[in-house]
Amino acid sequence: MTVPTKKTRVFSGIQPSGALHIGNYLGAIQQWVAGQGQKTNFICVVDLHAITVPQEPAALRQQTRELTALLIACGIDPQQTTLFVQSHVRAHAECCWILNCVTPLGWLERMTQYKQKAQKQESVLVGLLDYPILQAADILLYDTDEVPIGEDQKQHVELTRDIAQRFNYQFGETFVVPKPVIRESGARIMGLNDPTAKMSKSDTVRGHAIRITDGPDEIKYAIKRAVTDAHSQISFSSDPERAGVNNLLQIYQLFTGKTRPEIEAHFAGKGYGALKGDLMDVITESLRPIRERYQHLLADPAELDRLLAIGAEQARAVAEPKCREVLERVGFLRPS
Ligand code: ATP
Ligand code: LTN
Repeated sequence: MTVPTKKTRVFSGIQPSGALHIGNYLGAIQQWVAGQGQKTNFICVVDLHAITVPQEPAALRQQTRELTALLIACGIDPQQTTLFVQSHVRAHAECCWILNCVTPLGWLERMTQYKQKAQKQESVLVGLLDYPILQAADILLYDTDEVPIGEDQKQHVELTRDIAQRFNYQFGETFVVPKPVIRESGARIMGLNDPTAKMSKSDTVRGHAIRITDGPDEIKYAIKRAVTDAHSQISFSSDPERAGVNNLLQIYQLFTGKTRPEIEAHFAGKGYGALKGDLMDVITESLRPIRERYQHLLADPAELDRLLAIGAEQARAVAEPKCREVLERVGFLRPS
């Protein structure tokens, strides 16, 4: 008799903390969509993470629905992926507390994202420091094998591995130790106005990012002003001085699906004007159907809420028993 092999479990999360950009799309969402069907996918809108920096309540509610609509518009299919909101599954917060009590403070203080984000805050909330442990709880509750993310989240997944191993050592085999999955190309899309900094939701300067919901005018504005260099040859390069052009070529590659040699041959003998013109067209045409689906989905919030309720139920069916197992491992008396 052959034992059926368990499908690979995939989990990733995204914060409802503002409009998504093409870095989020190319670095993370495209990978999530591509993995659908072959693997068991969980995608979580992490609202508990969003409040680690102050949020206006009405805006947070709206952004949670908007992000859900956008993920579906980008190709996340709620029939194939468990798409849900983090705060709808209480086990995340509960498991986070347990993991807080096995993790040394020093592990958190080392996190680069914490150091960067804390610098920008007038008053740093405890939740911002604790952020990676909540992320570990998200991942570990689902016996996750793979976590597809952009480069910036690698350190958090490595911390998750350390926490899982420590818990397993102290209390016996409980958690699957997950691995980060990072694309070679697209892992770190850079700001168009400054190719030395990663494209980021929190940088709202016009021309820094292209949002997934941007129309042709905004796309044109950002690409026209995108930083290039004084070279004339259009080729992929790891030279930091050519980071701007390399970034544009990576974006072109990921939207077209063409290989690097095909792209270099296409632009041979042409100037940056041609690259920018083609790129504008490719991005505009790729984002158009997403934008149209997004508007359509957003017009029916009751349907979005219905889909999220189904997602939450599916997520609870996995996370709740796992959380009970964790509580038992640490020695809590079960309520009778
Ligand atoms: P913020 O600026 O608020 O930190 P963000 O733009 O980094 O937000 P997140 O919600 O933290 O966005 O990230 C969602 C996913 O997108 C993560 O997997 C992250 O690694 C990925 N990602 C974010 N920015 C980029 C980027 N510039 N290039 C590639 N992937 C990215
Ligand atoms: N910290 C991540 C969002 C996130 C996440 C997760 C990613 C929260 N929980 C679990 C992967 C797995 C971010 O800022 N992108």
